[in-house]
Amino acid sequence: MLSVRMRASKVTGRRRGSGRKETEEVHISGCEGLYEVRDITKVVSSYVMRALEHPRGKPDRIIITVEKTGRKPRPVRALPVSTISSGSPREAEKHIRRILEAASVSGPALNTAWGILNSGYVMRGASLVSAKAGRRLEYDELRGVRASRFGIDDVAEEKLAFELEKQGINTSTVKEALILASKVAYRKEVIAELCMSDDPGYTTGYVATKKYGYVRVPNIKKKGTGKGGRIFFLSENANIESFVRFLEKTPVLITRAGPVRSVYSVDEILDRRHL
Ligand code: PML
Repeated sequence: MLSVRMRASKVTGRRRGSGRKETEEVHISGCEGLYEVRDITKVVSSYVMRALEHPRGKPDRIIITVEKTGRKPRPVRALPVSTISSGSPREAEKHIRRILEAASVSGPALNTAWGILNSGYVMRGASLVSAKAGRRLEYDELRGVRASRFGIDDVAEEKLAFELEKQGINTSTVKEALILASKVAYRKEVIAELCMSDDPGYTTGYVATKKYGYVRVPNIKKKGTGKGGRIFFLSENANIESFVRFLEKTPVLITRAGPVRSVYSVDEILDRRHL
C-alpha cells in the first residue's frame, strides 16, 4: 500500500509598526490515507479538490506526497462511535471535562489543553500533554506532532460507512477523524485525545479514549471561529521519541469497524451504556 498525504497552506502578510512587512505560512487543510496503487490517481485528484474548496480559504500551495510505507500495516479495530448531547460550547466543555477526568486526565492537564485549543494559533500537528502534570511534551510547540500513515481496508470501510449512514454521519470528516483517533488510542501511553476542528464551519469535536471510545461532541465551539487543534494526553512516563515515531511512521490499517451508536447524555456515556 502507499501513503498519500495532502497539505495546503497560504502565505499571509502583515505590516509591522516599523512599516516592515512580515509574512507567515498559514495552514489551510490536510488529509491522508493508505491506498492500493490502483486507487492513487483518483485519490490524488479528490485531495486536490478538497484543498481548493476548503472553507479556511484558497491555498497558495498544495503539497501531495505519495510514498511507500515500507512495512506491512498493523491491523487495528476502529473505536466505537457515539455522540454526546451538547447544545453549547459551555455545555460541551463541561461534558468533556467530566469524560476526560473519568479517564484519568487531571484538571491542570485539561487547563493546558483548553489554553492550546483557544489560543487562536492553529498548529499543523497535535500537541502532546502529560495527563497528570499538564506539561507540554512535544519537541516543537509551533508545529506539533502529525499523526500519519493510517487508512482503512475496503471491507471495514464498507461496514463502517453502512453503520455511520444509519446515524446520518457518513462523511469523510468523521471517517478520517475516527481512523486517526483509532491509531492514536491503540498505543498504551495514550490516555485520551481531544479534538476541535479548525474549520470555521465545523463545530463538532470529539474525545477519544480506550474506555469510552470515540465520543463526538457537538457545539464544541461557535460557528465562524477558526480556532481548533488536537491534544494527545500521555502517561507521565511516556517515551516521547518512540511515541512520535509510531505516530509519524508506523502504518496502521483499520481492518474492523466498531459499533456506531446514537446520541447519549454524559451520564449514559460515563456508565458506558453506549458500548
Ligand atoms: C478535523 O478537522 O480533522 C477534525 C474533525 C472532527 C470530526 C468530529 C466528528 O464529527 O466526528
